Amino acid sequence: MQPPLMTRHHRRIRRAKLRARSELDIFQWNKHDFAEKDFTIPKHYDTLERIDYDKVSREEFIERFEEKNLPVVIRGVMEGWGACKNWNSETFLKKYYSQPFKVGEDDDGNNVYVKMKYFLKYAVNEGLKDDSPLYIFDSGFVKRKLTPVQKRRISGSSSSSSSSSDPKSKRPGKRLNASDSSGDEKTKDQDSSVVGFKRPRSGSSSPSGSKKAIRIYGQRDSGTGSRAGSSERDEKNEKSRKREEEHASTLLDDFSVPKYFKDDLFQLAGDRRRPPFRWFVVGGARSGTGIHIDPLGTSAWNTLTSGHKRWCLFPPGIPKDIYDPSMKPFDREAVSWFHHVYPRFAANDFELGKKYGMIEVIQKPGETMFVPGGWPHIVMNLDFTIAITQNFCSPTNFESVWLNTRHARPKLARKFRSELERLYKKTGRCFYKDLLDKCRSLAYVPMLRMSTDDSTSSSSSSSSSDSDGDLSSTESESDIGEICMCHKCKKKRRKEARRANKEKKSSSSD
Ligand SMILES: O=C(O)CCC(=O)C(=O)O
Ligand SMILES: [Fe+2]
Repeated sequence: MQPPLMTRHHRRIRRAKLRARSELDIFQWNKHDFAEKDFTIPKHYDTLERIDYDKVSREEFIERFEEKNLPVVIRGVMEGWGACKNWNSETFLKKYYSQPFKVGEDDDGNNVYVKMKYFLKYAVNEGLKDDSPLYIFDSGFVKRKLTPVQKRRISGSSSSSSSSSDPKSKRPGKRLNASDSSGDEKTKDQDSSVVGFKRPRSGSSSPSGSKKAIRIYGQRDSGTGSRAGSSERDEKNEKSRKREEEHASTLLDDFSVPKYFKDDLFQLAGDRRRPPFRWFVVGGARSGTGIHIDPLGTSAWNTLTSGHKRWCLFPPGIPKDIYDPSMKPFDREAVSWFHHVYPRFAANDFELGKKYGMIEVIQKPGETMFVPGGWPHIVMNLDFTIAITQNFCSPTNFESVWLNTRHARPKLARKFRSELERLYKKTGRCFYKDLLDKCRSLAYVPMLRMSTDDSTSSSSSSSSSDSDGDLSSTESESDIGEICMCHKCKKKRRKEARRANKEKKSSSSD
């Protein structure tokens, strides 16, 4: 029998899957048949308060929710956003057709990208059956460095697969098709799209010096000429250039930060040091974000422009093994949690859910979820969703963020503090002095001992960390004792853990 024809689309998706979740055989993506299961809940399970954006002032919001560290859903934030009109599959296809978006990370911490055209096709085809489909979780949508290979591709000057120039095709142990020219190019450390500042060296904060390596969606790299002699290709390039110019507005122009969340103190750390803080999030039913606490004590807002997200939140301080128990034989995907762990909270008329203050929400289009710092939460998409989310440090959550940052990201904390000092000297504003006083008064407070899952498993793929591995991708950005939590050390530890695991496996199979 003839093997089924693999189109370029299939190859791209297959490759992204293999890289983003190498632990999963390509045929195992629907092994649990979760697509057959109903994950909706009755409306009345969602009891979280809703407020109207135009009726609640910033001061009132801070007093009632931010200071009390309470979650709430805000309605009406999207009024006037370009996203209302522009954020849908058709427009994405027009504007971002060939642009790569991050869907996960490979085992070496390199980003895995899929072009919008492949992703959207996947989402309405085989993605409908996958247990936990690929999920765009991209913080690099503002600017992204391009590899020479990407640049050539975007300019249309190279269609060669050139596996030798593509470092990922050299990786051992990966079933990559050498002739598979990349639509899911990885660019190491360019984009730190993992929620929660997991990958601090963000491409969205590329130093301005590397101009030629930066692309802003909707803009085009100049000077990347097309291959000489191919007039047809030139014409095509010209057409696509025109199309891109026509759609020159960026995703960033399509939303604005709600008035409640305008304070963004991490800005002070400068672009180079500031961790990634905003993500463009797109995915189909059952994709989602595994249970986590947002990192560095930050709070977050998450505006859903279409579709429905199912959330569970737990108040801070609940032991991790209660809300995040071992899920063997399941992976750590959000859908696995809802299948395997949630029923324990729901049993006996929500005995455990009530005991631990679990909050359930079905977020609807146009609603914005406020997630206060320190709240473990889990999110699963119930249908095709598009969202934008941002984490922030404000004067209200500053103390907790400072304590976390001081430990987990000491360089960032130093830079932040020296910037506060500089600004205070320059402006004399009490705002800076108050923050500096807080830093001083916290100088002798011991390091926070928050839960050790203090980071996120952002996309469905990166949430699928090795469940035995205590050095999983869901490990803490924040305090875990004396272990250095910088990106490099975490990566090194992950590698070591993987090596140890492999050795363990091979010795047990001997
Ligand atoms: O929309 C999602 O998948 C969840 C996002 C989230 O939890 C986060 O951004 O921290
Ligand atoms: Fe989160």
